[in-house]
Amino acid sequence: RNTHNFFAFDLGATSGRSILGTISGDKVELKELTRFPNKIIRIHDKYYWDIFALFDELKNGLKTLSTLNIEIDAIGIDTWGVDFVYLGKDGTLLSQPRSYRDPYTNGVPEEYFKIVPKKEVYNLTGIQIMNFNSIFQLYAAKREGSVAINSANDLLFIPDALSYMLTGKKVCEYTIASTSQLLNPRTKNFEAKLFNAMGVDPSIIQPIVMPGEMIGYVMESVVKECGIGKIPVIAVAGHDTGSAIVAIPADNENFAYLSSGTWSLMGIEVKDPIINDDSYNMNFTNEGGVDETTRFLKNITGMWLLEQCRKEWESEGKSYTYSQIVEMSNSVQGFLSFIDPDDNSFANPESMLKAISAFCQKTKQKVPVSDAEFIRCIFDSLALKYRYVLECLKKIAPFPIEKLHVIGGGSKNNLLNQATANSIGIPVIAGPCEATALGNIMIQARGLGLVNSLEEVRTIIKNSVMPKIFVPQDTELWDAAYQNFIKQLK
Ligand code: LRH
Repeated sequence: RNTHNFFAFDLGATSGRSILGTISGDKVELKELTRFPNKIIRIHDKYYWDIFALFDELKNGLKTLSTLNIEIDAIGIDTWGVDFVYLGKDGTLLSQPRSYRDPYTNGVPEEYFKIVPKKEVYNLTGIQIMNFNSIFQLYAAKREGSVAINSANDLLFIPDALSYMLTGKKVCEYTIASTSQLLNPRTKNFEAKLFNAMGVDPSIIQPIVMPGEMIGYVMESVVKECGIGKIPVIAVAGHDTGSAIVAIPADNENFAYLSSGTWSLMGIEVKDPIINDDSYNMNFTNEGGVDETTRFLKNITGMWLLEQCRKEWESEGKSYTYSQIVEMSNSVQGFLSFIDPDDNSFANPESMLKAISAFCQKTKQKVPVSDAEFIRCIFDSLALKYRYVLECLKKIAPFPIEKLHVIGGGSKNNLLNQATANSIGIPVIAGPCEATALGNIMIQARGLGLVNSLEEVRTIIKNSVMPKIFVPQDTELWDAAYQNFIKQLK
């Protein structure tokens, strides 16, 4: 059989989708089966994801698949990073997973560093210090006296938890585990010391499996309920960014990437982790990738800023489409005010519009008035922050960076793509927008031995997608704006 079908379940922090991927010869094609929102739920000032509802969406996707009468070879699940669930001795979930946006980790890294110094944590893990990393969530839960953590027999990261609900098999997939800041990227093993320091037994973690390894088969009850076959579930890059980077249509290695969604993840692909004083001072991360690669990158707050504004506008009865947003941004003057997208005040504010206004006021800049001005301020600031991070990357990259591949949902934003090219002064290659699902599917195929290397994967991707190229324009104008922008960075 020259045609193979795969089912990808891809969960981002604001939406999820189930996708059918078909590989025929040297091409891959996608068909979206279902799409649904993913929401953070606030209860008593704690913030949760609803993993039961997400599992139901997984089953909905499989039920939709079954109506097509297409036989699939495998299933793969990827999600956002760092979050997890606890299981009791009896294998049941002890609580809904906390969301990384929960402020319970505020100030927790500083407390943890009193036990293991910050630099040692970074040297052991190579992971960008961020409040919400699993290590600090675990410590926060301990400090809260959480009954769930104290009764936990196992801990499963979100993609592993969903695979477990589907198959009954517990694993710890390597790429998602690398986001925890508990794993050593050199040994590719967990650092017991980092668990013990906070009184958490390292045995709550499952044995590590690598992307492409088989987890198990869909359980009989799901087979019956969804009307599907007994399909194997394969560990893909469980971390969405890990799957996305696999699907970059690159023709050589001299590129940087920007995986653009709720977050903007900007970095390079390297063989060995880069952990040194520069990477520590610039707070760059080394996440585990497929085929022994490392994603050396930085988390930048991305479309979260816009998504949160949109939510507020919607509650006022104004729902703008994406193309309206781009049009609005174009309709007003640029460079009026800049924000640092990564300022703490934007992490999870009650009102994003108020948080942006407060930032501009505090920094004595013009406060945006119209909705269009807010949008323009966000896009200008993102494009300029990309330049700032790219300049850091250029200092460290072991090769020249000749272009920026923008992938993910944000790559559909032509206005931001052009602004980014203008800001960074090198071409932007935009697409594919469904990079994560494509990567997820290609890793399943790799796991089944249908494709043999990352290079071969990328050749198939290149044969299947039509990226758009954006050449830098107005670079002098953007150079001047950059000088004003960097004044807003702390
Ligand atoms: C993007 C992402 C990112 C993580 C964040 C929590 O979806 O996986 O790589 O840092 O979510």
